[in-house]
Amino acid sequence: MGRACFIALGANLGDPVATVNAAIIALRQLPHTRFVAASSLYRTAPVGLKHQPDFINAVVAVDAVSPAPTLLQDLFDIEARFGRSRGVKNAPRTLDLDLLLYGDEASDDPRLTLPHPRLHERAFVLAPLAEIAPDLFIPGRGLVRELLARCADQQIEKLVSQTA
Ligand code: PH2
Ligand code: MG
Ligand code: MG
Repeated sequence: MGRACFIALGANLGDPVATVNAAIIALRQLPHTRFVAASSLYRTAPVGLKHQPDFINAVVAVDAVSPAPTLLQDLFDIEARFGRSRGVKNAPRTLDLDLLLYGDEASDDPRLTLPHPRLHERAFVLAPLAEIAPDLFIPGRGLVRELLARCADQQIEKLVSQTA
């Protein structure tokens, strides 16, 4: 058994539904991990920079044996395969993969902060996470479903039967 890891997917350029579905398939094939679950896809209003297209978001759970930095590099490699270029923070992107949690590990390394520093205030992460792990406790923050209840003002819409 490895660490219970959660990965957030986000896309808002090109065909984001197709991209997120293809990325879920890529995550099923991650080395040194066992795929556990994928959430539905959600259409979400952009948080941060407002004047950009809506996002498609989802969350995937895996059990990982690889160390966190290795897993992170594997995620960057998948982003690159999907044409991601890194530029302006929060700008539109073909694919963003964020490591939300790596077991119960805590880290304040700026290259990989764990748990993800903004996950507890973002409905576009918490809604798909609550779908696959409602009783998950985010260290220092609280229960996923209680955190989600506090984000009721954020616009998200679950897409029906478009998951991989
Ligand atoms: N990602 C961001 C910034 N804002 N908004 C939504 N709705 N979904 C995202 O994935 C997202 C965002 C930075 O990674
Ligand atoms: Mg992100
Ligand atoms: Mg990212």
